[in-house]
Amino acid sequence: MMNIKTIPSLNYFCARRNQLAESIRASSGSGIAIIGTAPELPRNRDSEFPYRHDSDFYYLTGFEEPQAFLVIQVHPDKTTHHLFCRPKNLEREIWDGIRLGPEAATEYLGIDFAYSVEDMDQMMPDLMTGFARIYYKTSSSAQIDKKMREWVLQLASKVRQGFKKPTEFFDIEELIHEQRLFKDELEISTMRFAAKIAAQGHLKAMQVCQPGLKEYHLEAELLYEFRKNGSQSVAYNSIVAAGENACILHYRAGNASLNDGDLCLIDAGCELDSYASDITRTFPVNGKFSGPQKQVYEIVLAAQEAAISECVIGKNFQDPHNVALKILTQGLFDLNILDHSIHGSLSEAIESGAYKPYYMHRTSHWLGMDVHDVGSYREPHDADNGWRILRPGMVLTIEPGLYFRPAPEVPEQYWNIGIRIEDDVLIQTKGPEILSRDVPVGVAEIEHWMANGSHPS
Ligand SMILES: [Mn+2]
Repeated sequence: MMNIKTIPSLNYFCARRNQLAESIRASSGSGIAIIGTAPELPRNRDSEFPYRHDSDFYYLTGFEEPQAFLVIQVHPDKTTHHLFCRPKNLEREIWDGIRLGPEAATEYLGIDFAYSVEDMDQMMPDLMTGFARIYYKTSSSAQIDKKMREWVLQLASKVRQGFKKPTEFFDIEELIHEQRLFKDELEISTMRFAAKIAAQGHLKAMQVCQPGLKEYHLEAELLYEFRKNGSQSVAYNSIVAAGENACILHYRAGNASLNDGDLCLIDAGCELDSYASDITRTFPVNGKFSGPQKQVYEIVLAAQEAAISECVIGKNFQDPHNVALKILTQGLFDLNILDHSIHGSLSEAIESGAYKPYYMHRTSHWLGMDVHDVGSYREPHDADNGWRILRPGMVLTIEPGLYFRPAPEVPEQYWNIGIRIEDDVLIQTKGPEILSRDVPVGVAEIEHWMANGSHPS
């Protein structure tokens, strides 16, 4: 028996393509979908940024090479999948690496037909013939818009021969993104593993942290653990923020010293097989929280715990945020940063946004192939445009925080304290699953880990 080589978990990718075809069939009866991958980007002379495929394209194909397009012809009664990819080229492959090539692509990717991308301009008008509706990423790139126009123009010249010209152009992103919002089993198992690896990085950084090191020393530990455990990349640039830098939300790991008595905030996640993890921990550089640091930390942690317990089927995307806001705002009163005589009751303070100087971001975002993942935050067919109802297979972050820059209304003992705690949560029938809890989150657990390199028994 011949051994047919296919990508791992091929059936998941086929199922995703078929689901997309069904959505097109359901909304249009028939249509042709064209989805390209991402371009290669130059970094500087003769050198490129590490290549990262387009998430939508990869989601549907499992194919990681550049210069590739997926074309799906959806007829009322059948679906045909086509792939354009780089042709085999011995000389180029010696320099740049092995190419799959169209001959092997059909079996390997489970695609009906595959061709050289060099033949695409010539073949596309024929593939598009007879379809009134074209689905593509209408807002993704000027290059694909230009190609689309050229193909349609070529097709128009055939109209005299009796061919129908496409007349309707739809954005395919919404259909794919709705699908990506609900993770399948392969995605969930990959995300669990990505979170496990990211947690290893955080554990290591906490463990080696001591006064006198620099932010980049901890970043190096993160990168080492990510890569050593098989992750291909960071999911986003790691934030390692010492002391007051924690109050800069998108601070990068830099040269600042980790000082005795300060906190360190690390927001870092790895990418594994195209899936992101996204974890934030804040811990004392010297291993022991001070009184004021602990006070603020316990408020943020209580907000996070309450928000996580809202991550259940039937609640909506805004519910965890609302619960977190209540606890954080109450905390601001308890710390004497907000004042009832000025800001009124708790609900008035929330209503007026009195918390905003200290909590200026949202509590959650979707997580998946993209760290801020795709998918509508509103119910798609709700006339009132209500927040998205949480359903099984969705993954979101829960990341409340409090940030105190020096200011007259903030007691001095809290100045330059910036704390955020972030975990990745899977919505499922049996309740929220916290994917990223291999890294300690409680005050005592963190102090124990930093002192002993072990979890409290
Ligand atoms: Mn995040």
